[in-house]
Amino acid sequence: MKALLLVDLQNDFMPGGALAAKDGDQIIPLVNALVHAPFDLIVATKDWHPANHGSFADNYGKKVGEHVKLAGIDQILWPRHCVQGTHGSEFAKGWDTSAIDKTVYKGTDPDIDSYSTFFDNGSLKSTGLENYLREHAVDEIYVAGLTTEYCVKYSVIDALELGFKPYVIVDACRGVNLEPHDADKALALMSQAGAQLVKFNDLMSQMMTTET
Ligand code: VGL
Ligand code: ZN
Repeated sequence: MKALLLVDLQNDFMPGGALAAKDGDQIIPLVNALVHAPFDLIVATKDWHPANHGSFADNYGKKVGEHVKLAGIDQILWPRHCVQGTHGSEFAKGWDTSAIDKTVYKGTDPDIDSYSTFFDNGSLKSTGLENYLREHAVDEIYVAGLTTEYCVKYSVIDALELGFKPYVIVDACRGVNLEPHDADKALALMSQAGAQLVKFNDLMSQMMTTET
């Protein structure tokens, strides 16, 4: 079974948002096509932080990009983003969300961050995504969304460790690139770790012509 995993397509990661991925809005038309391709399951994720979340620089009076320890783990500090119930946390404008089967929420614990859509950054608490995919006999996970070098990358690495086959739809992802090329490096790392990198056009033509 094939699942489409759409990561953090939320206003705050879009141009003009609090933690924008450059050109993040350019993936919306691709995602709107993907949701009509014959995937068996479509899962969306939301970064869903409480206002007192420990990844927000302003909760410490520190600057974005500084580091703290959170749950004993190195944590880079972000601008306040994707606060539960705010406009920034809503699904991005222009995205057809009607075909989503399930939405998975992450980053809800103020005391630990969660880049992966499977587990928090300490690999302790599960979001429930793994069980949901197993209940639906999913083996292949096609990943698109934001941001390439954080939530996409950590989700893909966990998917590999859990024994799923992840495919990264490279042109339907965008990064934040705190350092130039961070997103490209993340793609290379995912590929080396065993993920397949696919292009939107190739995937679409393949899915629309093969009976599954
Ligand atoms: C993300 C940084 C902080 C992401 C979430 O969705 O990639 N990045 N929170
Ligand atoms: Zn976040």
